[in-house]
Amino acid sequence: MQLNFAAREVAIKLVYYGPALSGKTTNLKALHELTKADSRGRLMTLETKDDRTLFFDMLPLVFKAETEGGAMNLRVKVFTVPGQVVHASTRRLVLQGADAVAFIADSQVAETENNAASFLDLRTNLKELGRSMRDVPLVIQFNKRDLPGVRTDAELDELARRGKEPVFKASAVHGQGVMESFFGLLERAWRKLDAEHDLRSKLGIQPDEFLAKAASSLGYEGKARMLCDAHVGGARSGKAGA
Ligand SMILES: Nc1nc2c(ncn2[C@@H]2O[C@H](COP(=O)(O)OP(=O)(O)O)[C@@H](O)[C@H]2O)c(=O)[nH]1
Ligand SMILES: [Mg+2]
Repeated sequence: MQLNFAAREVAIKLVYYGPALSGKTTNLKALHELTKADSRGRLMTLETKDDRTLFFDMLPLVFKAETEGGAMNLRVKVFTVPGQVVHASTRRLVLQGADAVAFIADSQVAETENNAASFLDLRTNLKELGRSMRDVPLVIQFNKRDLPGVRTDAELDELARRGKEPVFKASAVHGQGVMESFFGLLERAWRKLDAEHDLRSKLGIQPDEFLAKAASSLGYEGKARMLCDAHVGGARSGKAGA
């Protein structure tokens, strides 16, 4: 996070991590479509076929909110990492300075091992950056729920119950579960930053108020709370994070 109190500006970095082809880029494309034109920047995707090391996507989102303490600006940069094994160093680079990570898993039974390998890779890369799974807010998305041959709901519910991270179910290609996962992630990121930097008193905005304003600025007409709570497992009713 970058925090400029004088300008009342907060910049947050979110990273979508996961195996190749799990739907990370598709999530960003859907997020781009589901958000208002004046709150989003250009979606940058770099899918080169040569051996360039730059190989990730980035979607910038921005908004202003009026708070008790005055106007504040939020900038969120959402990155994806390249899933292919050969891009290990790019993954670590992108992961650097992440405020929170969404792990995008592929729900297909046949992809179970690839998911597990990528999860291990995430753990290793965080460690190499001097961080641990425990201090980086994390949400898990099981994507491609629309496909046949996927792990059952009951299986995912059980997996979520045993783990501590919230699990979101999605079909990113249909835009389903995309905003939910994003807001679940943003909430966890914000709660951690709020706990560490006392944003509520420094910026005059409570976490729930922040999320509601973020949702409406981005063009979501429903309740932000409903988005954040649309998961199984994890800490209940938004007391996640920290
Ligand atoms: N059926 C289905 N296909 C998906 C879904 N999400 C992504 N895909 C497809 O999976 C492939 C890989 O997606 P992509 O976003 O490029 O994966 P990435 O490597 O994680 O960035 C593409 O053909 C997508 O259209 C989904 O929810 N359902
Ligand atoms: Mg991609």
